[in-house]
Amino acid sequence: MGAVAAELYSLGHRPNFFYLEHAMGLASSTGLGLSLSLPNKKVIVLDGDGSMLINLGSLSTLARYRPRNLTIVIFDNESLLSVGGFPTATSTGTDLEGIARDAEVPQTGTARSVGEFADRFQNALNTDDLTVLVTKVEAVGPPGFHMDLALLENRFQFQRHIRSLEER
Ligand SMILES: Cc1ncc(C[n+]2csc(CCOP(=O)(O)OP(=O)(O)O)c2C)c(N)n1
Ligand SMILES: [Mg+2]
Repeated sequence: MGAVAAELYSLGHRPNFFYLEHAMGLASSTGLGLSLSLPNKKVIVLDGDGSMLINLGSLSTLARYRPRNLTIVIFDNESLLSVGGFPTATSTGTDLEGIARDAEVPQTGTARSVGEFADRFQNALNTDDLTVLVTKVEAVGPPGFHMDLALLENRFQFQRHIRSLEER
C-alpha cells in the first residue's frame, strides 16, 4: 500500500499485481489466503514495517499454516512514510525478523544493502518454504502515490487473473 504500491506500479503494472491501497496490515493475511489456495504458485507480499506492526498476529498465523510458496518482504524504513513519516516501533528497536523467528516462521532474514537483499530474495525464491525477509531501507519514496489504476479495476482484473490460473 501507499509508497510501496506506487513504486511497484511505477515499474510497470502486470495483471498478477494486487495493490492493497487502503487495508493497512492485511497484505500478509491476503498473501496467506492466496498462497494456501494457489499451492502451485509462488506468492510474494511486499509490505511496510508499519503495516506489519499493525497486524503482528499475522506472523504467528503464517507460521502455523506455513505455506511453503509464500515469501513476505517487509521494507522497513522505520517510518509511516506514506502518511507523513512518523517513526514506528522499529525505529526504537523492535526487531520484526526476531518476532517472525520466535513465531516459528521457518526462514527469516534481514538485509541491509541492495546486494544482500538480492541474494536473500533469490534464496527465498529458490527455497520451498515460508520466508519473511526484513529489508532495511531509507525513508524516501515517490513524490506522490497516485496510481492510474482504480482500486476496483485492479480488484476485478486480479480476480480474473486468478480464475484464469485455475482454468489452466
Ligand atoms: C487501517 C488503516 N490505518 C491507517 C491507514 C493510513 N495509512 C496509509 S499508509 C500508512 C502508513 C504505512 O506505513 P508502512 O507500512 O510502514 O509503509 P510506508 O508508508 O512506510 O512505506 C497509514 C498509517 C490505512 N490506510 N489503513
Ligand atoms: Mg514504513
